[in-house]
Amino acid sequence: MAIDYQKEGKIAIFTINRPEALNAMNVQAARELHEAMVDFRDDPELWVGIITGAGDRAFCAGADIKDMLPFLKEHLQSSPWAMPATPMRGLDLWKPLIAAINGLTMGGGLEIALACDLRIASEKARFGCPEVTLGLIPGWGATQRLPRIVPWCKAAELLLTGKPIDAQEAYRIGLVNIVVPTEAVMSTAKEWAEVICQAGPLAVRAAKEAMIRGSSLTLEDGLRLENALEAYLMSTEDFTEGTTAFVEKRKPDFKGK
Ligand code: DAK
Repeated sequence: MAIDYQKEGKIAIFTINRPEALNAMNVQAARELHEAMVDFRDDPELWVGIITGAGDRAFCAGADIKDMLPFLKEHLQSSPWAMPATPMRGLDLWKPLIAAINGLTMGGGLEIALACDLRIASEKARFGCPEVTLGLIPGWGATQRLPRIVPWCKAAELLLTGKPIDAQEAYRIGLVNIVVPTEAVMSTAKEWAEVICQAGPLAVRAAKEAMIRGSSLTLEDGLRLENALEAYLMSTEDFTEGTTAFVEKRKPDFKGK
């Protein structure tokens, strides 16, 4: 399997498993990622996802230049949705995703990380958008997400020069949440996932939906969206449980209902 998909309690773990090609995404990997993400989205027992790369060198070196790019050349013009829907493009997913970035993160690999909500990076990680050096632009969202995440001039630097940056620079510009030793990347991602699992899962999903959908709305429409999601949350059992637990001075037992 190009994508190893595991469930550990409430956490889903997706591992891009092509270390011999620095975990470059071929078409098969994209299909398997789609299937695993749909299962994650639809499984009520799963609350948080973590994406990582197999081996100790790379998170993901991007689209497989020998497999995925020829496939796209053949299909993309006639079929803009030739690639299966993923969180990078086409699959709405309000459950939170954490990128456990264990090494090189290039091109489509950076786009996978950008489609996650939180990014935990190894001190050895490097980040780049080398597509222009291949005569391309990114196709899984980096031209759109990167300037929304980091300052415009840094997004332009990455996207126009194709030159990579190291983990400390990625942290400095706000591209990643934290930099840790390589061996601590996965354990840190799991710790953060566990913290999120203590919160009301429907509230976590609503917060993500409000952030993402709100980012392309006017402030007024965004506030309306926020209000609608708040009204929905107040009708849930989780809201009753969270507030009752506070009053009763105990831990809430959220059910996602
Ligand atoms: N594709 C295929 N194989 C790759 C690869 C890739 N992206 N990256 C590395 N590999 C393979 C190498 O070919 C090599 O295989 P063998 O020769 O051993 O068989 C093996 O991984 C080890 O790589 P290197 O020997 O090159 O390792 P180095 O440490 O010397 O160099 C490197 C590491 C990351 C600097 C180098 O491998 C490199 O430059 N890789 C290419 C990185 C890159 O350009 N990535 C961007 C690809 S374009 C779209 C969606 C997405 C995209 C486009 C459209 N739509 C939905 C429309 C995304 C596009 C891209 O990501």
